[in-house]
Amino acid sequence: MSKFKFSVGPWNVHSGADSYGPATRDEISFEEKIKRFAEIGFSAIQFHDDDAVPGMNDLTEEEIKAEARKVKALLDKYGLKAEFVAPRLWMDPHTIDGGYMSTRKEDREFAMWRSFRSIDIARELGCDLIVLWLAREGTLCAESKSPVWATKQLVSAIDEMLDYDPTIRICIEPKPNEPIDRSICGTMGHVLAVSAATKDPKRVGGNLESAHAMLAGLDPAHEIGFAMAFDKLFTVHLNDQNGIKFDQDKSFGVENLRVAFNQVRVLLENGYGKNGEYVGLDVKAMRTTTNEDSYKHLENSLNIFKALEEKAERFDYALRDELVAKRDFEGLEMYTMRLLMGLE
Ligand code: XUL
Ligand code: MN
Repeated sequence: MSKFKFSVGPWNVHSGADSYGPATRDEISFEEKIKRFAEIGFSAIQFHDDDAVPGMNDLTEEEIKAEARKVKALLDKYGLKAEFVAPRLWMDPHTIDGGYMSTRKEDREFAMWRSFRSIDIARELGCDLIVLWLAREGTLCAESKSPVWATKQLVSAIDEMLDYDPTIRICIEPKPNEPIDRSICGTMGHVLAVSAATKDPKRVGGNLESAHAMLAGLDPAHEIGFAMAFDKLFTVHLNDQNGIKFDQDKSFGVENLRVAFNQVRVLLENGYGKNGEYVGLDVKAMRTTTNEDSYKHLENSLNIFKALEEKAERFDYALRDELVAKRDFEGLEMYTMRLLMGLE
């Protein structure tokens, strides 16, 4: 029995289209997806603002809230909670050069409008968390904007959100690049610096995605640990990644089993979830996956997480301490490998 509660976003089941080719699977309706998510064992859903309210740019504030209430009723029908809402600031013609740090004032205003509407939607869905994946916040042309100005823009955008709703929490999901060339807030260290510069740092934290940390050349378990040391890990996006290339969103643990184990271990050791945090997945099926197997990557990720949780529960800390005292790290490494290989 897992100690954790799990969450997932509707984008994690998708049609297989990528930058180089069309869909390979059928689209599945939102309701069908969340029904299956509940059956598979997820207890909360993650949303982009327009996952909850499609076409929201053309709706009034009251219409947006009314649409969000319909989604809340669907969540209730399947016994699911909403975990967070993320303004999708990278798909829109207004945000081709970024949102909060766009070089155009009207684009920055649009980004704030979507952020305030995301907060409204979160409130209607019954959650208090906004995730900012800062997709296009950075530079495509290094000379086009000052990184000092851009960083300050991000802090003041977050301050405006904190002012808009006095109890909302803001959670930055750092990523070093893609689709932007140079990101302004690329790692958990950047997130904590931005958090500290806002008007209410305790309401500003991070969402660590395994693949994003690896793209920055960092160990996701250490990034998780760094955030937890400051009570700043508001959620996670667990997945996997083969080296420093495009963001792959592979099933959790399929590339780097020991790295995955250490992510589970650091979460377990430090009581992740005790404030209601969810273990979120951000995984994509392979393009070759068939319609019938549209959810298999999610089931696999959950099963791998739970199997690693069971290994982490059995991790022999007395032996670890003994080996550390002797500086026998070769021995500790082999013990860990034997545990993962099912030899312990
Ligand atoms: C992009 C990414 C996004 C966010 C949610 O790399 O991870 O899916 O997690 O918008
Ligand atoms: Mn993510």
